[in-house]
Amino acid sequence: MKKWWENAVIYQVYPSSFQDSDGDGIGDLEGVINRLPYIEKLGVDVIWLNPVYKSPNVDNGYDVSDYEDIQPVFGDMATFDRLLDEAHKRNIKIVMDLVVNHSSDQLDWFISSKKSKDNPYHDYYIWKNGSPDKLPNNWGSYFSGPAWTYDDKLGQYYLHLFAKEQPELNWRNKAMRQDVYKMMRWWLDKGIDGFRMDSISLLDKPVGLPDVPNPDHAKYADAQPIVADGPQLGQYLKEMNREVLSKYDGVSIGEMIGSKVDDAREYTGRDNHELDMIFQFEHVTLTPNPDKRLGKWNDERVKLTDLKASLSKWQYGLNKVGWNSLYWNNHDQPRAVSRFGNDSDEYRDVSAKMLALVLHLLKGTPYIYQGEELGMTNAHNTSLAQYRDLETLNAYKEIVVDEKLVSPEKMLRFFAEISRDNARTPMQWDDSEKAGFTSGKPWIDVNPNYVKINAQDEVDDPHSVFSFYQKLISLRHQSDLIVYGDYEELDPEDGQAFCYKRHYGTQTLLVMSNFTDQSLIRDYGQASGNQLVISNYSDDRGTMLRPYEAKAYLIQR
Ligand code: TEU
Repeated sequence: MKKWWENAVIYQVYPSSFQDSDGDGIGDLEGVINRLPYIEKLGVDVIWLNPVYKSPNVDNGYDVSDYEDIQPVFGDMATFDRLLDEAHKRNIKIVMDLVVNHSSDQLDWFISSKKSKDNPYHDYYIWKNGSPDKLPNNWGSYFSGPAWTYDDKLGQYYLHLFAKEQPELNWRNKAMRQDVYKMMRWWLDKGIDGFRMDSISLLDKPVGLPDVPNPDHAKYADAQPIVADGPQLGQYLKEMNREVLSKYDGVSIGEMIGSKVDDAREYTGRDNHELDMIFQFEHVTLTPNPDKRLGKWNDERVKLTDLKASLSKWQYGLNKVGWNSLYWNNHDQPRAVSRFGNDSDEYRDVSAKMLALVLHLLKGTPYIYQGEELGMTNAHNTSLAQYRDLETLNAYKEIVVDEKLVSPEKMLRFFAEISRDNARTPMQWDDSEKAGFTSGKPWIDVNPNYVKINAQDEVDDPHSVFSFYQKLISLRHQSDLIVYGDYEELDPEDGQAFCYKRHYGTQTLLVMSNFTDQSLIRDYGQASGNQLVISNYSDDRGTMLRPYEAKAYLIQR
C-alpha cells in the first residue's frame, strides 16, 4: 500500500534563521507564516520545523524545557496553531522535531530528578554514584569535554552525550517513556503530521555503561560505537509505534547517527512497525580526521567514488525493504553546493542544480534545507567571533586552547568547511540590508553574498536554482518511475561522473552527472532517440558532459 510520504518532498525550516517578523534579529513563527506563499510556490509537501519548544537555547532549541509550550522568542501556541492551519490550507503538512533522547536541565522532570535519589523522577535520567575526581567512564560529549557532570548534593554524576545542559533521558524507565508518548499524542491530536526524531539511535545505552576503546588516547573517547543502535532500541521504537504512531497517519523520521544499512532495514522495514524512514549519516561522515582526537574536524574533500559507494549502498540496501531520506545538508551540515559542488561564481548555479538533480532522482524522500533551493553557500567565515554554535566554540576551546592539537588558523579552516553555522546564516530573501531577514541585528551574520544570491532574484527566473528545484519536485509528483523505480548504479569506479538508472516496468530513467569542472565523454546509449527529461544546461550534447552538467533521459524499452 502506497504511503503519502513516498512521493513527498520535505522542506526543512530552521526557525531562528528563516524570517524574523518582529525585528529582534531572530526568526519566528509569524515569519514562517508570512513565507508560506514562497514555500507553496516551491511546491513541497511538508515542512519539517526544527524545535520551537520552550528552551534555554543552549543548543538552539535542542534543549527542551517545556515540551508543550512555545519558545517566547518564536511566538506563542496561538501563533503555532495559526501556522499549522495556514499550512494545511495550502496542503502543506507540518512535521515537528521530537527531542527525547535528552531534555534540557531546566525541564521540570530533571529539576525533580536531581532533588533526591528517591524522587520519582530521579530515574528518568541516567545517574551514577561517584566522586568528583573519578568519572564513571571514559565517554566524551559530542560537544567536547566529558559526557558526565557531577552533582555535589547527590554525590552522583549524570550522563549527557551533548551539552551538560542536555541530560540523557533514561529509556529503560517505563514511566518516562509513557510521559513521552503522552506528549507525542498531545501534539498529534493538535493535528501535526509527524515527527523527525532527534538522536533517536542513541536511546539505548549499554548496560553497565562500560568504557569504550580509546586507541588514540583522546582526552575523552567517542561513545557512539557502543551507544548507537543499542539492543533495546528496536523494542522502544516498536512500543512507540504501537502506543502512538500506529494510531495516526503521520510520518516518523528517525535521525540515526551511527546507524548502518542493516540497522535501517530493521527500523524502516514495513513489517517491523517501527519508523517510516531514517536520516543516516554515512555519506556526510566519509572524511573523519585520521587523528581521532580531532573527531569530525577536517578539511578533506570527499572522493566521488566514496560518495557514490555510500549512496548506492543505501539505495540497494533499503530497496523494497525500507525507505531512504535523501539529503545533502541540514542545520548540522555545511551547505551542499560548497561541500559537494563548486560555490565559485562560475560554477555555483550549475553545480547546485547538478546536486539537486542527482539527489531528487534517487529512490527515497528528498529533503531541501532552507536556502539550498537558492544555491546558498557556506558562510566562509574568517574569524572565531562569527561563530555561534556551541559544538564549534567548545571544539575550539578543547582542541586549540586546552590541548593545543592544531593551530587557530587550521581550526578556522576546518570550521569554514564543516561548522554547523555554515548552514545557520539567515535565509537570503532579497538584496536589501540583512537580506530581508530582519529589520534588527541578526543573531548571526548574514552571508555577504546575499546581494547576488537571494529569493527575490530567483523565484520568477525560469533559469534559477529555485526554478530547477520546482521542476524536480513537480517531476517527482507525477512519476512512479522516480518514486518507485529500482536503482542501478553505473560505473562505480568512475571518479568524475555519477551515473545511474532507475527501472520501473518498461520504463528506464538514465541519470548522468559530472561532478567536475572538466568536460567528459560518457556514453550509455543516451543519445539514440530517447527523451531528455531534465537538464541543467539549455542544450544537449549527447555523450558530452560539460562542467557540472547533469541530465536525465527517459528510455522506453
Ligand atoms: O544531532 C545529533 C547528532 O547527530 C550530532 O552528532 C550532531 O549532528 C553533530 O553536529 C555532529 O557533529 C541532533 C540535532 O540535529 C543537533 O542539531 C543537536 O545539536 C543534537 O542532536 C543534540 O540534540
